[in-house]
Amino acid sequence: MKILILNGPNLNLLGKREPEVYGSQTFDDYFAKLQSKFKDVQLEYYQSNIEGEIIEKLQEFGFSYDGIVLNAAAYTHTSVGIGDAVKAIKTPVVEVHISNTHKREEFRHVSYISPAAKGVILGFGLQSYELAIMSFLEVSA
Ligand code: CA2
Repeated sequence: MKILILNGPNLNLLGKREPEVYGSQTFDDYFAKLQSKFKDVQLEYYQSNIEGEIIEKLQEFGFSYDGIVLNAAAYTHTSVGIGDAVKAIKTPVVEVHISNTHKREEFRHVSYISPAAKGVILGFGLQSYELAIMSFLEVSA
């Protein structure tokens, strides 16, 4: 199972700024924990502050990987281009957010990703990513 975690603008500041909203852990530290938790999953991580680079990564991984966990950050609420790329690729995308965007400003209630996503997980802090990975794993009842 191959899963890409794709983070958008300013998420490189996690653990360094606004800990009251986004927590105090860096994403690199959290990613190391994810790798040890999901040993059978080939996890790839990429972050960019540039809209076009996020689209390029969706196209690059979106025809060969089993899943993409996407936090497009502020582009979630603005980017028709990222929404179109999610629609255009074959790999299912789970949209994640650290914060509960519906509890925040109204402009964060809109997502250009959600209509094309397999599902959305938000408001669980960094655990949102873990829950998204788990959603891709086979579970037998
Ligand atoms: O809650 C989320 O995951 C968001 O995608 C985070 C975005 C925000 O624009 C979305 O509405 C919700 C912002 C990411 C900025 O990350 C920072 C991390 C640390 C310090 C400052 C910004």
